[in-house]
Amino acid sequence: MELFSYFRSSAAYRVRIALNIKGIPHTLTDVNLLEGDHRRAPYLAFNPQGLVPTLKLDDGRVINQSPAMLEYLEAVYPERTLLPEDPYDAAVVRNWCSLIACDIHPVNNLRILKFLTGTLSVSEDEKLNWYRHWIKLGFEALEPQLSANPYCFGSNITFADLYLIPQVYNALRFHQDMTDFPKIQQIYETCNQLDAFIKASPDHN
Ligand SMILES: N[C@@H](CCC(=O)N[C@@H](CS)C(=O)NCC(=O)O)C(=O)O
Repeated sequence: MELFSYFRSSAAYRVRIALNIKGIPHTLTDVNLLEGDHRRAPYLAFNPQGLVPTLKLDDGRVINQSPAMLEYLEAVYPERTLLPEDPYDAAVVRNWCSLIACDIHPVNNLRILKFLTGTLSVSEDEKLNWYRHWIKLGFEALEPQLSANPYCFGSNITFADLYLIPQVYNALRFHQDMTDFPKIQQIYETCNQLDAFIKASPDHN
């Protein structure tokens, strides 16, 4: 498998963690977002949205959205499962994934930040304020729901941890105050002791 990835892309980071946890042989191909590789051929041909990541299967077929990639990997490589068996529990985990992937991450994406500072002439300080605002709002809703024992859902790593850790990485990069989020902080520290997470981190890509 080939993952078209960018070291700081949190959507790609989620998938890198899953590939590592499940031990799936893969290569990483860099798509440099700052240089605009994602909005040019040849990348656009198999990701018409011009967003990273893209997962290319061994037979050449592609998947464009990170949640779809994770669901695919879970279905095809179920041995090291990343979802609770109980359907309701699995829905809880997916709730948390959506909270991050649909309600925090998209509004802080590179193209949104560029639109703010470029088209809308928002200052760097106001941009940072925007960035932290949406993370804080999301984390305030998430924090009381998490078990943090020691992972988001309990004793097993689930999709929720794969979504949370990249989001926390971004939060820290933008100097988000984490004082009010001790469980999130603890899950972050616990996951970051594991090889699968360490190898997937932007610091090692
Ligand atoms: N819903 C997509 C989001 C992908 C996404 O937003 N990718 C970001 C990097 S994390 C990107 O390519 N940004 C480029 C840009 O905003 O110009 C997914 O989960 O795969």
